[in-house]
Amino acid sequence: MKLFAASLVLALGIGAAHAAPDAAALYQTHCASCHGSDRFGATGPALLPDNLGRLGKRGAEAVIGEGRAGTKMRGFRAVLDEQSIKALAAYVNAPPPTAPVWGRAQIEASRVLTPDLSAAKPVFSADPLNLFVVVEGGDHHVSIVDGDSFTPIYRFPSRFALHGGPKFTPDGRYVFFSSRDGWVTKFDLWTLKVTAEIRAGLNSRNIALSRDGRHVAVANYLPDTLVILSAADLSVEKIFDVADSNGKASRVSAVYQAPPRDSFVVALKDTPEIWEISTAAQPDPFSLRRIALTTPLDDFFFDPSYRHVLGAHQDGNRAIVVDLDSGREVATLPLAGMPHLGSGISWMRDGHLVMATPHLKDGKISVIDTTNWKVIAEIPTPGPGYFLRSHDNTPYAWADSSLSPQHRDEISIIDKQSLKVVRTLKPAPGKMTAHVEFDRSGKHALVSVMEKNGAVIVYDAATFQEIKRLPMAKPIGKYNVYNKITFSEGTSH
Ligand code: DHE
Repeated sequence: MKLFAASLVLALGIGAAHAAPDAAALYQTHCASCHGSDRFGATGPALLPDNLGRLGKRGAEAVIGEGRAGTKMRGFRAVLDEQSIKALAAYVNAPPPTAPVWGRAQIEASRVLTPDLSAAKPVFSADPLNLFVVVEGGDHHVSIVDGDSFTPIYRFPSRFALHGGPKFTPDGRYVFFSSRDGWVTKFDLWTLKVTAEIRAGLNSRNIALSRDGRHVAVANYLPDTLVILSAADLSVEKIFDVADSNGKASRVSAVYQAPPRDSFVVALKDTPEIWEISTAAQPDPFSLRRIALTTPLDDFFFDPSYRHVLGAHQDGNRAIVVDLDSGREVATLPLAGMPHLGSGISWMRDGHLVMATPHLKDGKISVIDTTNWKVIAEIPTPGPGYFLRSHDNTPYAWADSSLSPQHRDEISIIDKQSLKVVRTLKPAPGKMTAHVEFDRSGKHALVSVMEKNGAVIVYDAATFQEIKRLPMAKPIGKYNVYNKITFSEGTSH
């Protein structure tokens, strides 16, 4: 009898040893308590294809097997065999059975308030306007650093995977962070406490703060919404279901504030429109103006007057200039190499206002004359990079080549008048180095060694000598309060 059963198993190719793992059951047993039974995230991040896009199946297998250092994610190799790990990685990379819903009710239910109004002044002696806020992606923390002594004064755990520049209230007291998982966190830089949090989306791109500091706009990929929150307590003020005039839904690539226009400017990913949303209290708060384009634009640079917006064409080879007053496209520029216009900066040269942008695919910085929208120079760098930074008080702009496998550790320092690279730094040979931020005076430049055992390195911005090295866990970006609230010309806004 035993022999018969065994041959039947062999004949049918079935049996306990060969049964495909039940990924849904494995998920509920091992993952749901941290990532939510619906995979929308809980104490751990959401496990949905849109959120995991950068990790992919292979990356997910590695994280499930080995865990993620510096986070609560432990490895499961001791309890799950290879097949189960693969099945789980495929499961979390596949769309969930029912489309995720994240509307007003879900957003409001996620809000946590912990206000602390006790402090009439900062609880530390450092200059509150010369603080640096450092986002450490390695173990999902934020450090607050004194910008005069370059000493960390506080460190706290953040939401998983903060991304993009934090946004500051005009007085510099509060800072708002956004995470790729849609969480918005309000932090009080005087009391050094989180005062409110809300999950405004399941997969968010970035946030913007209105000119008066009263409203926070959140750009979402999932769902297709733009959410406006009250900056006071992060309560929901308005939700735009984002769609073109014919009702076709679109993801939101990014939202920016345009202070002189008292508006939010919104880039739509899937439809050829820019939205401008009024943040003026009168006559009609949050009124929407649609600007029709010939193509969707991704990444934006604004000229200092905020009249013109330069947007990257999705083909990665062009940029289009839109006059926000007339609502018309007024120029097209050849900008091959996937310009990263969100990192663009501007300065005066020979009496002309120029802007410059790095590229995500080509090793060069393109310099554009904004008076006639012509590319006037392409400064070669060792490789493609993400960021470009300067300051009103320095003659130099600093660019990384962090997307080049061979030159990811190099920083090019460019003279803003001659448009020549005057120095190349290699702060930590072999390690990805990117993102520069100046202190309030422009006399020091802080550079990130963006690795797990990384560092923020303080340089003398005139002599390029290293002054101090602060060990940090993958410091992604760092932001100086004064430069941010004054919209310093060398920083992205
Ligand atoms: Fe970013 C800003 C989009 C990948 C680090 N990034 C931004 C902004 C956008 C954007 C729209 C502006 C937000 C703001 O400040 O309001 N980033 C994108 C992408 O589309 C891209 C290429 C792919 C993606 O996965 O989204 C991308 N970005 C990255 C990274 O891989 C980086 C290097 C590390 C990370 O995410 O962990 C990264 N992005 C940053 C940083 C800023 C940023 C540090 C803020 C720059 C600043 O100084 O203001």
